[in-house]
Amino acid sequence: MARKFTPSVKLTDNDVTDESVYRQRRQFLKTLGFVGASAALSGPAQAFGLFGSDDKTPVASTQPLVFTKSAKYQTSETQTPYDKVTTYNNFYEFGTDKSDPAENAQGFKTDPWTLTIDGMVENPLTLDHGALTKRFALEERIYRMRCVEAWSMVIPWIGFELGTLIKAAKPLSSAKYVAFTTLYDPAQMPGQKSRFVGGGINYPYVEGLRLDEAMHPLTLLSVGLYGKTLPPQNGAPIRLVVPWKYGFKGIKSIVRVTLTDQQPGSTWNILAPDEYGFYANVNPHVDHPRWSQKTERRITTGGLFSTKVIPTEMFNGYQEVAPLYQGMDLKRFF
Ligand SMILES: Nc1nc2c(c(=O)[nH]1)N[C@H]1C(S)=C(S)[C@@H](COP(=O)(O)O)O[C@H]1N2
Ligand SMILES: [Mo]
Repeated sequence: MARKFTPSVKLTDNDVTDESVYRQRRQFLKTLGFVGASAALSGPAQAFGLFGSDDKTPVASTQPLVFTKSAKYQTSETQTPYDKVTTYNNFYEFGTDKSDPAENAQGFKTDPWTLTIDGMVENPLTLDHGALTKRFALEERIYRMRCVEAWSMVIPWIGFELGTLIKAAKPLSSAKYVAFTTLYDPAQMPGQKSRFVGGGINYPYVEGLRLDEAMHPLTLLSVGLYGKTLPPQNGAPIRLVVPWKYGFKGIKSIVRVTLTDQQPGSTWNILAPDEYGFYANVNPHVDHPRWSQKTERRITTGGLFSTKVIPTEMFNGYQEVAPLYQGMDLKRFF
């Protein structure tokens, strides 16, 4: 079915497809009468959500951000186009299909917002919506993101180091871990209202890091991508990015960061402890019980149906984090 859909073959992506190009493309498809025809499509076309949403859905506006680019975090790898980064998502609060978040999160209200940093700190902090993008200097970092489901993307995030925020809160010497919590608001998040829509997860979504992982300079709090504020489906207004770990550690739409001396809960680890560990370091030598982690499908340019199978690298290629795990059995602490 999808293969007969020739217009998608002509509409190939360039290295970076920006939002306006994406909108023009949707308009073009609409003119041809394809938008809204999702019921007739299956497979990747539907997964990428390009044909799934209807045009009554209000599209959340994204704002340009002021940021610097440091040479260290640029890349020669092809970046995953904007339309794929923002239509192929995991955000179960808005549904479990990859195309659900882009369709169901557009009305998500992220302003006003408060992010609280509390627990074992000398100086608890509360950041409001404006402070998220203004209190700390923003920079662009292009990171690989490897989902535990064995697909990956290359994404130009905008954000600041989590360590900067933690230092501002002055952690007590007794603090050993950092716990994160996503907003709980069933009125806005259909997956929190219905266990069926939300994939059987007990919300709010929670995540955690060891304090030394949280303080590592690679660990980012992201407020944007491709130069603009995060679309709701990517975790607006602020989400975690830990590039050497599986994507589920990258908790979205965070309201609370709590310093603690206990290992925090991690939603997927709680749900299926044999399949998803607390550490969740990308590791080609430790397979998921139901699939191999040796390779990944890179979601890249070249049209909706093209993915490139590439070998998965230890720590997703971020070898500089290896010292954090010296002497640990990473098969046991997966
Ligand atoms: N609150 C919340 N955060 C979440 C998830 C989620 O369902 N809820 N999914 C995780 C998973 S499995 C992945 S792979 C990434 C996906 O991020 P992206 O949609 O921006 O690519 O978000 C993570 N953060
Ligand atoms: Mo994931």
